[in-house]
Amino acid sequence: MKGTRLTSLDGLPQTIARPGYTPHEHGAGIVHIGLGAFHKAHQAVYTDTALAIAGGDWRIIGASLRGTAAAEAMNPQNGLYTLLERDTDGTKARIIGAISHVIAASRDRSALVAALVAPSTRIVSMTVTEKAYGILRSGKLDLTHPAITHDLANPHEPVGLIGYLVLALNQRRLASTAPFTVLCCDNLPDNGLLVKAGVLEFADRMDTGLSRWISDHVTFPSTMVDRITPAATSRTTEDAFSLTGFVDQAAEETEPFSQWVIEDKFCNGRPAWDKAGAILANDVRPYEHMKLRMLNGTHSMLAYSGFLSGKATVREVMADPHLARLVERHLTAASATLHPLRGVDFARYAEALKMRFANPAIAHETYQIAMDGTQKLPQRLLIPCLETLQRQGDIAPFAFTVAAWMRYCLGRKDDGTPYALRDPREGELSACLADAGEDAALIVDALLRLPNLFPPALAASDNFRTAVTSRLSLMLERKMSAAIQAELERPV
Ligand code: CS2
Repeated sequence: MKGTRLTSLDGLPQTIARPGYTPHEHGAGIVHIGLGAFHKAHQAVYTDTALAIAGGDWRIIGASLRGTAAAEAMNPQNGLYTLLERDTDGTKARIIGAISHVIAASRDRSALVAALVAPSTRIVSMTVTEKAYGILRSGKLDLTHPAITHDLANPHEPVGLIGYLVLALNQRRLASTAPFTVLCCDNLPDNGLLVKAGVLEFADRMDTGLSRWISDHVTFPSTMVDRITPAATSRTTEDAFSLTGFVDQAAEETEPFSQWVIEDKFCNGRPAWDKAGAILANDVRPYEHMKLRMLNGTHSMLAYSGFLSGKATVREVMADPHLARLVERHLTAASATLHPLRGVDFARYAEALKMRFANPAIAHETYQIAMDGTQKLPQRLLIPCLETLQRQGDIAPFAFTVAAWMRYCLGRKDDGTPYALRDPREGELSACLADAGEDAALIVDALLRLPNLFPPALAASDNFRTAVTSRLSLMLERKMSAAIQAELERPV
């Protein structure tokens, strides 16, 4: 695209929202690891608003552990980027100034370590996706995870998140620098506790004094994060250009809705995120359960069944009456697993989710949501399913989703078109399915036996196995569209 690159706030049309502060006058106080679309549409926006309201040296240094694309897009623009909010009323653009610059750690490890160790860094936050932590649901380190094995063997040259955190915290301890808060913003239950467990075990393997120091001084608040943010496309860049008049290689697009619930447990200060609309709570868990089970669980259901029945986007799923009914059914089943949450009506939350999913201005790909199933299923579907089974509720909605995921694991559509599973356990999945062919019972058997995936009590349940197998048989024999319709006709 030809035109002037976005590098400053000068020359923007008056109608475009922009930082209500002068970005370069504020120092950085946060290092964010995993600088992707979601962070740019979520935490960076809350921070941008908080800086405008309350000031402070709280800008964000972004970091990518693997790629260099974010640094290459953002640094020539002095960290500025356009965020498009899309809705039926149209598209609005806002320029965000909260990010100062981005470090590509794969080519500049020492720059990331220096940023993490700097006394001015008081919060280290992250969105690295479920698969990057290398921490099992039990809280134990996954000693088969490539980054964990590498970093335990080379603690001074980390490549993974936990390795970086522990190295930096150790250097801060040795230099008598105050610690930073570790703020996990990935869709994992009890995400603060999980990262804490991983960091402490890693540190303990290095030096028990270090793990004690971390345990005494570092806080790990849990958070619930929510904003539907599809991957940017060339249309994002084009629309940013037509609204602002500037070429922006780092533009993102998102929905109007945004929610952030944060456990208020910061060991070294925080921006005024509460003034920017975040909810600071004592207990985030009920919000996390609601969002992971209702929004994300339903997302996974509609992603597998939608993708395999030819729906490329969530809005197409919602426009299909059969799938829309399955969405409704899943939302109800997921909400039945929740404890009441004061001030929140789950039925209204479900209605709002349906509207958000149906947003015709957002093209959120089912294939994007389908990725990393092995990392997403437990918290979104398997644990709620087990709880439903234990209270003798109806597991059909969960069994349908698990069957659809298993069908997806075969890696080819009903017409035979192959696709990549895009799952970190893809090799293992293909290997365990190699001899199962098209036999639903064999497929279910093989997948239920995968280590560290299905809760043992669920894998051992005959009810669950039968419910999944009968659905998967139908998906294989009569194709996904027919299986969707049949699912709605099943007697409850
Ligand atoms: C989605 C989430 O890709 C996925 O798995 O379910 O990214 C979802 O869009 C966000 O959690 C919404 O906040």
